[in-house]
Amino acid sequence: MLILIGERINGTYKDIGRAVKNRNPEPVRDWALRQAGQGADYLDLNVGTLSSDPVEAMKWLALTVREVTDCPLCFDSPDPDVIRAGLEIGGEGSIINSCSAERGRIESLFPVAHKFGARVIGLTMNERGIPRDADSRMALAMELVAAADEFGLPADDLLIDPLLLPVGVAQEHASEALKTISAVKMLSNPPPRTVVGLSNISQRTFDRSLINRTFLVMAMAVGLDAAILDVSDDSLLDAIATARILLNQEIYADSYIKLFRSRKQDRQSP
Ligand code: THG
Repeated sequence: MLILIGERINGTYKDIGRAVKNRNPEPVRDWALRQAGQGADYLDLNVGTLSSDPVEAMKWLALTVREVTDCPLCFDSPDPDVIRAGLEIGGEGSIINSCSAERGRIESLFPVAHKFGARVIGLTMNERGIPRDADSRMALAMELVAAADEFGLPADDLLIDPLLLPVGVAQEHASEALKTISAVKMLSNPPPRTVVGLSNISQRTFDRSLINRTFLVMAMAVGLDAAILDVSDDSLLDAIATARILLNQEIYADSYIKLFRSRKQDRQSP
């Protein structure tokens, strides 16, 4: 079953950015409850770029979410200290978002993942940036898989992210990301998992929802395991339910959308 990571508690959204700055818990609690109610398996937490003290901001964000839901958390920051602060609150079963394929990053984050029993999102990028094609992304994915083995992380606790870019400015990347998602399955046994930050692909386009759900079903067809996405988009959840039927991952019933939604919501009730 595709792992759904709710994207909305992110400081780049104006309401959350302001809430973090003013330490106003309401928008954070509201989005935590709303996303959990829509069936999110994890909530991505990102303090944004406006905080003067991102470590304290992440602690506040995680504790605020914890007041209303025990949904597992995904700590999204380029700063290992911010991620560590989140893990102290989220504990075992959290996700570290993220670690690039740079040796310094790996050495600072993989031992932390091991210590906390956390999963790690490994990005197919390094000091030279995001590669253009699938083969170069695979070389970096391979380094991340080797690092998981070296630091004693189970292969399936590593989620490889091929990195999606806005289709309007980097159109050729979408198909290369799809190739990477399918090729990653051949890297090890058991293979690492795969994840994307879905909404990246539709930034600065019209009809973002259509582009998001079209890409997501294509990625599901090549074996995508998880996505950071807008769980409040009902048409996206309907597309996931439909893809599950068409990929023969679920037995067809006329009411399959309703069944998918109620099963998701059941898992959220205490
Ligand atoms: N990979 C990983 N983590 C990620 C990403 C990824 N985390 C962040 C991001 N990408 C995924 N989350 C988002 C959240 C919001 C948006 C896109 C991706 C978004 N925001 C609006 C925008 O920029 O237009 C904000 C608009 C507003 O202020 O209302 O699109 O790829 N591992």
